[in-house]
Amino acid sequence: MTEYIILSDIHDNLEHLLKVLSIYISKPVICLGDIFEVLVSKSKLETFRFETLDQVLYYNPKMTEVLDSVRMIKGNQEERLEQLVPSEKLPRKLYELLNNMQETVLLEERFLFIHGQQFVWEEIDYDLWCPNVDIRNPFCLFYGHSHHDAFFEVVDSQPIKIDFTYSKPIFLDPNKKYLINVGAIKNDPLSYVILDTKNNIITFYH
Ligand SMILES: [Mn+2]
Repeated sequence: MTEYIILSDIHDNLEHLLKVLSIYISKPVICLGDIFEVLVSKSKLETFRFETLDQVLYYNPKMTEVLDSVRMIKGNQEERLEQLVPSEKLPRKLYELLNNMQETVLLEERFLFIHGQQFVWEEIDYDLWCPNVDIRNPFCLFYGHSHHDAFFEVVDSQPIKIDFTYSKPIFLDPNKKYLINVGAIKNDPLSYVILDTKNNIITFYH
């Protein structure tokens, strides 16, 4: 059985991250990005002048250490970090971490992982946001970014919200298409998803 812990949007909450990782010591983890919380807002980007890393980030080296064996996807926070800090000013471990991050990861040609800032998002119901994306193949798209877990089946290019119960396994029909928002580690209660690729099962956790 291959089970993956899929988590996203840590936003510097190392305590929550450690809490999750301590439950699943030897399982592979995929992190969908926004590990850090960049201190410079979008509106300040143009006038920003780099002097020290502290202007941009409260950097805790323990974060890079903990994520050492984790497969990582780049979020918008990491993109902004790279924009603001000259690469030679990055601590070596942080530089390596950013360099190892990918835009997407694909598992078994069916499970695609991405942060989600690349999409146009639509509010399809009150406070229910969903990326406007036409998935053909692969059939399961995992993402984060909005900090709200959600589960959709895509029928005729339309996302249909499916209610779920935490800790209760959900079977993914291999002939159907799904959008899976894994939620955020930053939030209280934190949320994440476990994916069993062999049996096509996901479980949302809280
Ligand atoms: Mn994000």
